Amino acid sequence: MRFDRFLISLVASVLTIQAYCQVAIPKPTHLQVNWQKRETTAFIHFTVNTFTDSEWGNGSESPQIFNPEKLDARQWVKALKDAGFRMVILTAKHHDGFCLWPSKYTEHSVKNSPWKNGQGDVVREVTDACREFKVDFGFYLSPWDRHERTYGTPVYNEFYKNQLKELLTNYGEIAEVWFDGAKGKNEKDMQYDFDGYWKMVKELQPKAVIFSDAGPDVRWVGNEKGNAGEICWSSISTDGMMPGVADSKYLNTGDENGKKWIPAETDVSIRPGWFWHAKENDKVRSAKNLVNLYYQSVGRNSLLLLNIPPNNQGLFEESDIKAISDFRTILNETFAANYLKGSVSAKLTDNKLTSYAIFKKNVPVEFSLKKQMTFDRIMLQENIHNGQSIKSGFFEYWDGKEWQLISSFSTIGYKRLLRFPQVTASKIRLTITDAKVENQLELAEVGLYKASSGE
Ligand code: FUL
Repeated sequence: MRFDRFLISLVASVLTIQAYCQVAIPKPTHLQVNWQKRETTAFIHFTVNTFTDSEWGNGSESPQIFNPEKLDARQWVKALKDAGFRMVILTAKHHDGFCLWPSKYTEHSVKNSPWKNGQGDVVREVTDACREFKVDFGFYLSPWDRHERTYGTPVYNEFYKNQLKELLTNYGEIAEVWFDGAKGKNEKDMQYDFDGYWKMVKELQPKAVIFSDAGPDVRWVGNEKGNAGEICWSSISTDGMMPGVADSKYLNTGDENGKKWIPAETDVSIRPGWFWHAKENDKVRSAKNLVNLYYQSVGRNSLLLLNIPPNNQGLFEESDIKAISDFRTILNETFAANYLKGSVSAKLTDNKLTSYAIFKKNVPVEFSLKKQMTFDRIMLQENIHNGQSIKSGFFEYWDGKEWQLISSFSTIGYKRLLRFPQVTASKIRLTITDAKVENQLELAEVGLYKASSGE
């Protein structure tokens, strides 16, 4: 090759690599997009703790204490469906090791309880109810097992996988499997075979997303208070991370330069504890409090995983049902009418991520309303099918003489919700001030709303 041709091809290769690096931002799989579109998922914590008034059982509880005489999984799932929850994640086994299904591999389960004379299966009842009400199902099978004798030895991994396999093969489609890295203080020696567990999930339930501190599909948000970061990237780098060994601040905000798409799931309980306690019956979060959690999780590019624990009769308390029902009513009222509909490009108000408008950095875009309106909420969505890019921006309104700031924002991602004092105007404008890509900012949705009086 002649030297000048060599130079030309070298320059061309460098430019191609550069261009590639600029656009090579992590992107979600369809499963991850579908997961995030559910927005609100319910957690159900239920085990022997429900009968012993504790949060962590020690594994020596007798199965004889498990007797939820009025258990009605249809009541749980119907209440959740009515309140707009799209998936249920059940604690099939918590740290105490008691199995809510009759596992072949242990005696520590419903089969040795008085409930239904040992013939019952809570996992079956919940999955049946989920199919009936068209709600997706997932489970949490705690790796930490304080009952099982083999725990702490490599044999335990086989025991755990056997149980995992039972749940993955006998209950139809599984939408999410939830893992934590909890271990006792003196049990540091237990090396969980997470790679092996996850491989099994992928093989047996290819449509399930896997949750843990470190993904691989969705990550912990880093706290149990219901707070995603003000800045919240769906990308992180997982080098050196393991469930139970992760930097919670890093998980909370994600990482703009993270190599993998692993969005944040915000788990929080409707009560102070994860399990039902009679003494917490008057400490159920109000609907308004739950709405605030929605803004702090879904409204910051995360998903809200809200725990509602059944009581020792096997029923959701009416107070909890009312709170989630009123929560959804408030959200439905607030987001019923997008004031921008009909006055901006239909692509921005059609509720589809894949139909988007292209924005440029530092080029303000005006939106005129049909008339003067009073509003106090804004919703933004990026077309996350192509990744997450926007880092910052602000909204202004026209007061008749000049532009006034409404609110600034940082990351958007799947969804960003802004709350601010009421503004009355007929014209607003949006300026995106920083983003990972220069000029191809794919904004899928913009919404302008007036909050319900429930807030
Ligand atoms: C933690 C557990 O230790 C808590 O009991 C609860 O289940 C929470 C959701 O996950 O790891």
